[in-house]
Amino acid sequence: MEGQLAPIFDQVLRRNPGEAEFHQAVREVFESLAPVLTKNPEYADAAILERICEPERQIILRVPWVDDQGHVQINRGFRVEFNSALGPFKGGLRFHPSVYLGIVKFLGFEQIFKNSLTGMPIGGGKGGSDFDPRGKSDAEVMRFCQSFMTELYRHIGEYTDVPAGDIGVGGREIGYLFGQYKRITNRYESGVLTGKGLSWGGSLVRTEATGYGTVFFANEMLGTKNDTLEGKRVVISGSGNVAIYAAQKAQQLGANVVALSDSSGYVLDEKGIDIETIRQVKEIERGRVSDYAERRGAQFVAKGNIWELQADIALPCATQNELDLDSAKLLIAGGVKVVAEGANMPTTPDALAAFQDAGVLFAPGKAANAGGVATSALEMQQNASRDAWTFDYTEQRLQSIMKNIHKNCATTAEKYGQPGNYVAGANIAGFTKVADAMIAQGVI
Ligand code: NDP
Ligand code: 2IT
Repeated sequence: MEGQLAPIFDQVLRRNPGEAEFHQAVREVFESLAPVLTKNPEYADAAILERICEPERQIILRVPWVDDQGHVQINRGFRVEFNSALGPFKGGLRFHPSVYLGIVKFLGFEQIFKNSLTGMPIGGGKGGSDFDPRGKSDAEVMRFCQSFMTELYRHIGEYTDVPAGDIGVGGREIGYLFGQYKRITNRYESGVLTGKGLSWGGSLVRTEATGYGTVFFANEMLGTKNDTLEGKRVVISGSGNVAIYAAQKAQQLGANVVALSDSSGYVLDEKGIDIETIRQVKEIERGRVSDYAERRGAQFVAKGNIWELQADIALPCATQNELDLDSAKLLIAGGVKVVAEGANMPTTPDALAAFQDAGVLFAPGKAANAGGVATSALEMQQNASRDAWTFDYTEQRLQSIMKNIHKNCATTAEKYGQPGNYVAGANIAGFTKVADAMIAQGVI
């Protein structure tokens, strides 16, 4: 790491021991920033980097709840309110057994720059719990969500901090969380959470937004090479919210999506993934991709690595560090042209470098998956004006936001002498906007 960045990064390591994912996220941003600091000495004078790596507030909660057998269970809840220079803290909640402070901080840190790139007035935050919704009854999930919100409610609000979904948190969980917030506060404060149901303040397109936005971004990248998604073979990891709607939009734009995965393996469906079947299996039955394979007569490869499949376009949409160097080499050997991250930090740093060295168009998550949080901001806008927009209008807004993010990343990369480097473009464009706002707002 270059010059004045190295001691600041060392300080981050010392202050945040054992938080490997947070270190990785900070390093990746810092590696783009040397030319920015040279150009803007005021950032160093105002200790912007030191401040931006330190969350404004970190909350850790005890979340007790009673399971269906009558046993008391204890989980840990988190909310990291990272940066409010551009607006109220905004970011999802993740419920997964792997969640600890280092995961929440990596996600919250990424969220600062992602939210900045959307052009919407939202700061960065993230939260979650090590609670595992898998295998739990609806009643258990409800009791957990109610207990979590009974602690969280005092920290959030439409002008303060606005959570949403992420892994393990979808419409069901947001419903239970919103109900408990409303009950405790005695306020119908629609703008306190996003990802709500359509009849109680939710926005059309929010469910689809992250996956659709990722595909819109990939399409923009292809456009720079006078190419399109038409006829492309697409492989998508994960089979949750982001993966399903990335698959749907890719198909709508003429691509053939042949594979999805979950943590038990992948399904290869050469006829093309059937969206209605995967939605039925995942969203209604809460099943697995193996159930999808069985129903469709498609191939299920237990414990298989989905990146061994040949793909023109690869969309990692599952989780962090799921695409390593060996997988990158397989994809490159298979002739991959575009990799766009629907998930947050799914590509390991060495895999990312391999894609860039091979001339693959690579979109980092903070740009490519920003459509989800951008549409959350559109949901907040509708809530504030007590309005509800049509699907088509909202999708047009999303598409134009994704076009703008692509353009901003591309022109920023060019301005800093790294044409085609969307990683540098996203980090620099996302960072400078936040840094300028922080300077304007004084030392806080
Ligand atoms: P979901 O909970 O809906 O789905 C997660 C999917 O990823 C599941 O299919 C899950 O499989 C799979 N997965 C999780 N861990 C692994 C693993 N170790 N190996 C293989 N598959 C795995 O979450 P989302 O779709 O909402 O989120 C996916 C990613 O997108 C995350 O990185 C999230 O942070 C990011 N993201 C989400 C946004 C949103 O709006 N929802 C917005 C921007 C980014 P299994 O069921 O087996 O665990
Ligand atoms: O990672 C993300 O951007 C999300 N999980 C969505 C956050 C949001 O507030 O909609």
